[in-house]
Amino acid sequence: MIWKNALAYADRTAICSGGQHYSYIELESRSREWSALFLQETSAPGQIAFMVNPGFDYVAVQWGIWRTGAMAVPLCLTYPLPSLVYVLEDAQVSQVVVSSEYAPLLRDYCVAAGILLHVVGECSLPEIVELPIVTPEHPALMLYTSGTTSNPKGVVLTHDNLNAQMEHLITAWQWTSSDHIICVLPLHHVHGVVNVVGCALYAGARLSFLPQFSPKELFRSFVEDGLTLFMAVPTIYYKLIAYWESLAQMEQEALTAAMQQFRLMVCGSAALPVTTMEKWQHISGHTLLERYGMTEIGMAISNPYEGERRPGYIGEQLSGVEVRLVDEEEQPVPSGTMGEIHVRGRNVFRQYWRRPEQTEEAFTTEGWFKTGDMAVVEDGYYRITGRSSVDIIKSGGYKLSALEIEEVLRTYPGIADVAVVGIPDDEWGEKVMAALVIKHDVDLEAVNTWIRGLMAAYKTPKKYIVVDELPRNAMGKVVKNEVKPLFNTNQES
Ligand code: MCA
Ligand code: AMP
Repeated sequence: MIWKNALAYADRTAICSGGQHYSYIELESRSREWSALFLQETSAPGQIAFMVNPGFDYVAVQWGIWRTGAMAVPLCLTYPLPSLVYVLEDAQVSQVVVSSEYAPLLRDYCVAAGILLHVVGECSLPEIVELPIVTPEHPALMLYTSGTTSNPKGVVLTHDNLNAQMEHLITAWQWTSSDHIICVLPLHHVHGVVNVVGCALYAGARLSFLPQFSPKELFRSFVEDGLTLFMAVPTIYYKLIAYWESLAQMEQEALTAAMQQFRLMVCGSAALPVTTMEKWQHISGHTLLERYGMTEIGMAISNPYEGERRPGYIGEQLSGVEVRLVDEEEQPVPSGTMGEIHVRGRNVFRQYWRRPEQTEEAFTTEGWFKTGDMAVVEDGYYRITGRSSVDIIKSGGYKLSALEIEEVLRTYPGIADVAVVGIPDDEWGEKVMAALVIKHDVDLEAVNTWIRGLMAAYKTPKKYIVVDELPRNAMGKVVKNEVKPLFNTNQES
């Protein structure tokens, strides 16, 4: 277990956040205090959610939850109340921990719902108590993922799943306790939670946090902090390149020189455009290592640490993970033929929370998880060719469900019908756009303001158009691939 390792790393610095350094021992002991608080009311807290800013407190709370045997449910820091309530109710949460600025948003709801609310820095942590034994099979983490259903689903990962995911990456990318990484990613998804925070602390390395992504602040850290590793989504590299290009030549040279200290830079969560990879190589001297993963499986396929990192390819299956490509009959396809990616191994999640039918549908009878991503193997390396569903959109590394956004828009007075699509975009990968059929005049600005009160801004359409009707097939189903070209011709937004 990750917190058992912590005892061995003792006085080494685990976390740098808010201008302070915290040792592994401090992290271990603060997490036990949180556990004691959670166990005050009940010996089996079930699910505990937390909406805590990235930093020492985030990790101490997460470990504190784990050490009680409860399941940790990290909340998105930019969700408006309705989205938070959906998660808290779906996850059947008994306690919530928040950084103080989020308390006003959640206090009334928690009181009404009978959920205990703890505010970091305001609640007093009790004496340390004896903790229960937590086994690898205990559920550890629930991450909400959008998919082919309109509502996000809770993906349940056990400690064994997380250990496997971290062990595979630590081996593949040669993490050691001498590493130092900075986390700029949100901490309600696998990329930030497992690949960055989890692996760093499992390996006994040093973990810094930049609570809010900012190219200027990040580059300052690149120059000053002695980092060895960096991991991000393609949009972040795109934004860093744009910022670097805006700098004077002397500043550019200083940054380029500082980046030589890194031993590895990784990119994933969405397809890395070859142009981004090439530009980053030019400014940093690093060939980005692209890898492929998913909330349900952690990481499965990766370009090598040593060896060829091929642009446009996601690499080979990680050691310890089984991967295959299959046709529509779920039969393996020969090399060079496109098929759906299936994944099997200790890293694969246990279940969708309280959704037994969807869990069953997600697996074959031999236990392969069906990712819905299409790929082909060429010269030994996997290349992603698309997705089996047009209703999944990847924007800035976030997976969004077109169905979820459509369902909300349909409830707006005056909107008769809607189709949401992802339009290819250099910066975001895909941009969310909505085609509306309206019953009477609708103020699109007002729609935009309204929907941001209901879902995180990053999920909401960047452009709206009004059309007379949506293209449909003979069965009456909207043909999304015919909706997409409408955004080239229609200017209203
Ligand atoms: C922010 N905005 C976005 C997004 N992020 N719009 C679309 N897509 C997004 N992803 C909008 C905001 O709504 C706002 O719009 C404006 O951009 C500025 O917001 P701000 O928060 O300042 O943006 P930012 O800090 O520059 O954020 C960009 C980001 C962020 C850093 C790229 O999106 C991000 O952290 N993405 C990473 C997501 C991630 O970790 N995915 C991994 C999932 P307005 O001004 O109009 O309000 S795990 C996964 O995919 C698997 C397991 C895997 O393989 O890793
Ligand atoms: P999430 O559910 O947020 O974990 O997103 C997982 C999805 O991100 C996968 O199913 C893929 O569609 C996509 N993805 C992750 N890494 C890559 C990559 N390197 N290239 C293309 N797509 C990726």
